Amino acid sequence: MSSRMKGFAFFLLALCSCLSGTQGQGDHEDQKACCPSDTCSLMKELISIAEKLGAMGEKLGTMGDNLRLMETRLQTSENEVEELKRLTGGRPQVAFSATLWETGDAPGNTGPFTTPIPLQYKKVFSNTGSSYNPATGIFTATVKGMYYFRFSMMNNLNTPPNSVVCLTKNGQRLVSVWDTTGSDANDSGSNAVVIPLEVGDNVCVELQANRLVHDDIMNYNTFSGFLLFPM
Ligand SMILES: [Ca+2]
Repeated sequence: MSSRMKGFAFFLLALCSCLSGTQGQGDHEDQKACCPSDTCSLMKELISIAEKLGAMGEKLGTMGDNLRLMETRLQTSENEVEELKRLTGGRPQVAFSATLWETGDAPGNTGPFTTPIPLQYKKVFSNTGSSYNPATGIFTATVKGMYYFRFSMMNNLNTPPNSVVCLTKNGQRLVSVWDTTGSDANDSGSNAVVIPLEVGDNVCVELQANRLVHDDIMNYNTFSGFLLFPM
């Protein structure tokens, strides 16, 4: 309760006890008709109201402090958003590039497997926007827009070559690299697409069933992509 409220309450309390003290001392009938106990009840009610007003004042003070704190935090957030807009020109940024061979891996083949599997390009060169997941090999769009994707493949070193990889969108094959015949080895190939994606669409490069690819420290098998523009 504020000091002003406390003073007011004290005044009312003093008045109340003064009135109580004079009860029954007057000789005049009109003074007996005046009911000091009613006045005292009124005073007590006023004291109660004053106390409640004081408590409300304190709550308002606390709310004001919280509001100023929120204003400060909002201002900080707005400054950060403005800084991000300045850095990106207001455009979302999505770009990644990764390769199959991870530092420390033994050089060699990936595959064969009995079913098609997404190739996990574990060594990440860049992943702005974190839309590419190196643990699964899957890119998941967080921005609706037009995208460019490219992948490269190197076949198994031992003949005959036995490699088929496909870039897929939501499980549908779009483009492929194929090398399964002949006595040559060490062949490489690549393919690319420009495709629209909705938020949640996924893109990966699948090693087809019973096929294999080779990689080592030279990083022949890569998967890269970026957002051309939002839509
Ligand atoms: Ca070949």
